[in-house]
Amino acid sequence: MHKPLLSAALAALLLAHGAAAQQKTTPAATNPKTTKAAPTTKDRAGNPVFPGWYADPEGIIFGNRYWIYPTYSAPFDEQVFMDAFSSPDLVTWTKHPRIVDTTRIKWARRAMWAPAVVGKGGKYYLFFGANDVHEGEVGGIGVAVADRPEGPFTDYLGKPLVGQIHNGAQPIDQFVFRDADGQYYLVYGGWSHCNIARLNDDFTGFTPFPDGQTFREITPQGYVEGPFMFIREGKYYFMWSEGDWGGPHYSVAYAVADSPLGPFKRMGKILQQDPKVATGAGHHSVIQVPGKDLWYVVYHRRPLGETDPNHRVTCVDRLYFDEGGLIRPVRITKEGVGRQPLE
Ligand code: FUB
Repeated sequence: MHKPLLSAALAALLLAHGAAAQQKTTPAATNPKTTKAAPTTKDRAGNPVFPGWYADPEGIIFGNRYWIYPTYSAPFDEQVFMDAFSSPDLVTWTKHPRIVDTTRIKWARRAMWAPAVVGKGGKYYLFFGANDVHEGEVGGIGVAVADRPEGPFTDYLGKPLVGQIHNGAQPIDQFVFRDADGQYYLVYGGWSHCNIARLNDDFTGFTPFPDGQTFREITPQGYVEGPFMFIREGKYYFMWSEGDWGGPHYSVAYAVADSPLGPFKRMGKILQQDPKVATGAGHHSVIQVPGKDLWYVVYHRRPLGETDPNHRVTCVDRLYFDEGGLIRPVRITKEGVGRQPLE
């Protein structure tokens, strides 16, 4: 009497087994170059947006995909490569492993940090810090180039682009800012100093400012590292991280100016820990959905109760402005952002 029920259950079991077996052998699952996220029907990304210890994330849009380029967060001697992640909708992420590593950048030995990626003239340029350089050492900010956003990136210059210490700024934590007139600037610096420099057309060096200076210091009050810049409604928003990156108080503040060169006046803190969610929220970037006043902050934070400085995970939350153009404090969340496909 129970036979039909039993055979239905058996059939369902076999089907499920078949589906699982098929999933295990899909090309995406076996291709070491691309690890596709499992198909999902979830509505929100959840934070972190992908597993693993990743910090200093740069979020950017190329074509109809969101990209995140983070630092692989580990002891400096193990930071010898970078992974990237892409998504069509901010919810489902695909990992692109080892887009660059120290075997392809001969002068870089360790501490590959804080990628900043620019698409220009059909090429993709990845600016990175390497070697945690101090006075007299080899290292600093380098450039790698690729034909595709997922690499492979190879050394562009064969040496650092910025290998010296100018105005007291450690050559790390670079961001490449494209002004409305098409001029690209390198904004960078650790050790509580921030410089801006005009990149030349092919990113092989710099064009000095009219006064002959190449590296101009624009350090605002409270600045420590991790600069980021964008334009909204004709205003230049300059953001940075402050506090100790290994501690709970690491956070992000910002300033507004009429020019990328400042003067920058600190407006206040907009991203920081929330005792109910996570600590050490900082070193961020900002994504605007093209043609919309829709903004996201991409940042790292440390799980509650965690004290290992390197346990940093990459998260995305919404960034809002008030009517006067001031940035509202970010609410960091566990559920993350909703689906936002690109057209
Ligand atoms: O990830 C390495 C370093 O930690 C970055 O360069 C700093 O900005 C801090 O986030």
